Parts: sequence; structure tokens; C-alpha cells
Amino acid sequence: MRLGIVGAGGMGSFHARSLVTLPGVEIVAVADLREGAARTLADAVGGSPTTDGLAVAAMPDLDGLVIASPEDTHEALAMAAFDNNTQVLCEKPLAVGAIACKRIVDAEVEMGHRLLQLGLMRVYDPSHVQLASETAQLGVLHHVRCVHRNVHEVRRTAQLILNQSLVHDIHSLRWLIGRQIVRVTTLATPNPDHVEHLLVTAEFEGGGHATIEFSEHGFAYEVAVEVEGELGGAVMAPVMRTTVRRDGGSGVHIGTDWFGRFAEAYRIEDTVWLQSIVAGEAIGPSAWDGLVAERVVESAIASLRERRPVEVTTLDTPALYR
Ligand code: ISE
Repeated sequence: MRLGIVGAGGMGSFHARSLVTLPGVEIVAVADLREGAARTLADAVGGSPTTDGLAVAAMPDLDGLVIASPEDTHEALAMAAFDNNTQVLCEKPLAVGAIACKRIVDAEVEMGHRLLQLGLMRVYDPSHVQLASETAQLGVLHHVRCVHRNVHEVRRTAQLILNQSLVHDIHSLRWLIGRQIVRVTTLATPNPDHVEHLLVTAEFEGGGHATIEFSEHGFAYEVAVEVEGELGGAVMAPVMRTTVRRDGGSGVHIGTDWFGRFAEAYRIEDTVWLQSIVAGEAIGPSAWDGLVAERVVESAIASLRERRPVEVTTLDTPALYR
């Protein structure tokens, strides 16, 4: 399988280094606007380095394209790959804004088959998978509490946090509950331009609600989920780590980034994506999932701006994604 990588930052490098260890994979090109980053990754995984991502996406003899460049480049890259019927593994968010996401969905619907797998990798994380199966036994669900703590040196805007980080929690909620989010309310502190803490409450179609608590000045990288239902509850067990007892105390190393916490999920995601290439049809989280999440993100941003709960209108799921 001849693969191209666009984006040689953290995520692109992680995927490239993981994919190249899998049987039958050859990385033929690595693109990054930073010439040195493209060269360093290409030296490690193979392929020609370039600064022209679009040229890599448009290569006619590519079997798969990994898009791990900034989100405002995703749409053009995905469309260029679609022109050659190339399978795509696209990092989240799908694109910036529901309108751009919808264009990608429309392109797949017009082709009549899925070519894009979206990097919402929590569905492959063993602890999330176990939580999902336990959640299904809890009867009517009343509340889900999502906690997401990130160590980020630069304070981001609420819009960026919702697009780059909360998009995961928004997708997890829909996956765990199996229903749509219909209304959201957002609060940010100290202010929406430099957020340290963001709180989103989400209401589900048919009842039940959730909170997403996001913290940017966290002491470590952590993702936790607690579900409360009619018949009981489930708490996603923290990933097992070594407890260190020293200096009169006891502590557990948690880690500061998602590469460690979700390493296994990313590897499974990469393996599933290669299966999509063999099958000629994308499996796993879809462009539609990306569009649905982005519409929730847009309502959450509107809620912050307008200081009120904002509805998320639902769309009919096209047959391709049912
Ligand atoms: C980051 O970009 C990711 O993709 C992580 O999965 C997410 O948890 C983190 O908040 C994002 O900044």
C-alpha cells in the first residue's frame, strides 16, 4: 500500500511511524510546509519529502492519504484525494465550519461510497469500548459527565478548543448514548479568547443530559467519563499505571499528552484504516460524524456568544452513513 502523509507534526509523525511498521505499507511521500520537518520524518519512515501537501494528495498512484495538517487545509486535501479514489485518514476536526464539512459529505454521497475515515479514535480505545458496552446495560440514561484535561502552553480561544478538543467528547457522547444532542449551553472562564476552563451542557433528543468539563491549565492529560442510568452507573477506569511510593507519599504518573493515553487506540485506528484500503470502502468514524459534531460545536460557540442555550437542529442521515 502506497501511502502519502500530509503534516509532519505530532499526529502525522505518530501515524507514519505506526503505519510503516504494518505489513505491506510503503510511505512514498511526506509533506509539511516546514521543509525540515518533512525531511526528518521522511528520513525515518521513507518517501520523498516535500512542502507541497496538495501535490501529495493529488498523486494518482496513492492507495491512502493521511491528513494531519492544520484543519483549514483538510477540505482541499480530502477533495484532491477523492478525485483519484484514494482512501483518506483525516485527523479531526473534519474541517472548520459545518458548511465545509457538508461539502465533504456531499462529495462522498455523490461518489456513492465512503473514502474518508475521521480520526475520532476514542471508539478504538479499549476503556471507552468497555464503557460503551456497560452503558448499554444501564437502562434509560440520565447523565454523562465527560472530563477532558489538557496541558497546553498557549491559551486557546473557545472556538479552537471546541473544534480541536471537545469535538472528541461531543462525538463520544453521541456514540455512547446513541442519540443526538439537541441543545447546548456553554460557559468559558476567564474569557472566550483565552480559555482556562470550558463547560458545555448538552441535552439529548428524548431526554437525558451531559456535561463536558474541559480544563486547559490541567496538571496532566486526562480523559474521564462517568455515566448515570436508570439501573446504575459506570465510570471509565483510568488507564492502569505504576504507582510510585517515595518520599513519604504515593503517586501515579498520568502523562501529559494524548499520544501516551491513546497510543493503543491510534494503532488500532491505523490498522482499521488499512483494512478500509483493502476493502475499498472506509470504515470507522465518518465524514458524517465529523459534520454532526461540527454542528454541535457551532451551536456551542453561538451559546457562548449569545449567553443562552442554543438548539442543534438535526439532519436526516444520508443512506450512505446509516
Ligand atoms: C488534541 O489535538 C487531540 O487530538 C487530543 O486527542 C485531545 O484530547 C486534545 O484535547 C487535543 O488538543
